[in-house]
Amino acid sequence: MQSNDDLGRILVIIPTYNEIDNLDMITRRLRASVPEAHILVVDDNSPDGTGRRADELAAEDDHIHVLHRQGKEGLGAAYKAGFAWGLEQDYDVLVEFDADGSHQPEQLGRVLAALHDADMVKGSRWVPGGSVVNWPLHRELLSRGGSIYTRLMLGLPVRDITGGLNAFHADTLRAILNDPIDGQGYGIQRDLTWNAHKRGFRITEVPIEFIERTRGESKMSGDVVKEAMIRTTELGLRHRGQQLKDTVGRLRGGTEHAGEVAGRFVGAVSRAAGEAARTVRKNGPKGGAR
Ligand SMILES: Nc1nc2c(ncn2[C@@H]2O[C@H](COP(=O)(O)OP(=O)(O)O)[C@@H](O)[C@H]2O)c(=O)[nH]1
Ligand SMILES: [Mg+2]
Repeated sequence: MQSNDDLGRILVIIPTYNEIDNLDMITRRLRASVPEAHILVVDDNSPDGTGRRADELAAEDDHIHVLHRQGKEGLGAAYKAGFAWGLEQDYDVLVEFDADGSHQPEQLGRVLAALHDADMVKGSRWVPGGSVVNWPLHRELLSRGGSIYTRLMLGLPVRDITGGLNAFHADTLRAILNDPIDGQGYGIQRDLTWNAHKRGFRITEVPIEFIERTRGESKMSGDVVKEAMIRTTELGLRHRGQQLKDTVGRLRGGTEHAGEVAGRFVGAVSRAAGEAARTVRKNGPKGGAR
């Protein structure tokens, strides 16, 4: 494998909420597998004491750091805080990584190596060579379906859009954080990928074997899925409306009139999408499959 020494200083960010049974395992395996990388645990004041344990690990190892937050504010908020910390500390590469062992530290080296030829690298379950282990069928269908839906709505040429193992060069991350990012939920993975694509960054997917957690509980819920669907639909309609506007403008030779008509159409579509989203948020289905 290509050496990763020339990538600069690496920070692996691990958001945690009630991961006391996983924290020692994940930090030990990461330190063994990618010894040069630093680790930042972003804990949302986990009731099970994950934050305190992280402090103990950090006291013993100068490559482990902890960011304590007041309470559970969601994955997106935790990652945003972790990114801000890492960029402030001038890390060259920043990585998103789960605490629960679903992402295997032993596969991180391959993901990092792909950064030599890419701006953003996604660990991917849905490219050849990628896989999931011990996932119930409904979870696999949801993940595959979610990625396909997002790919079609946004025209995003990525297979595993919702995947949570992502690595960025600092400059790439700094740029894409200027664009809108889902403040709370798992939509952060879609938004980071979409923003990177829109800005023309090179995104590479590296196959990973994703193993369902064996300890602790998933924080994924039906509401998280619903929120992701609504936001993806909003983004997609806006994107497709913009494409239509551009096409009409070109067909009409770019006359102001065509632009105006298309503009009104896009406005109407956006308002309809917003209205639909508000209605579903108010009345929509609760819970359901993850
Ligand atoms: N700090 C923080 N971490 C979270 C939050 N929600 C999930 N996580 C962490 O994010 C990672 C992925 O969440 P997980 O529940 O495993 O989701 P799943 O893999 O999609 O089932 C895990 O390390 C969780 O502990 C949150 O609200 N705050
Ligand atoms: Mg998980």
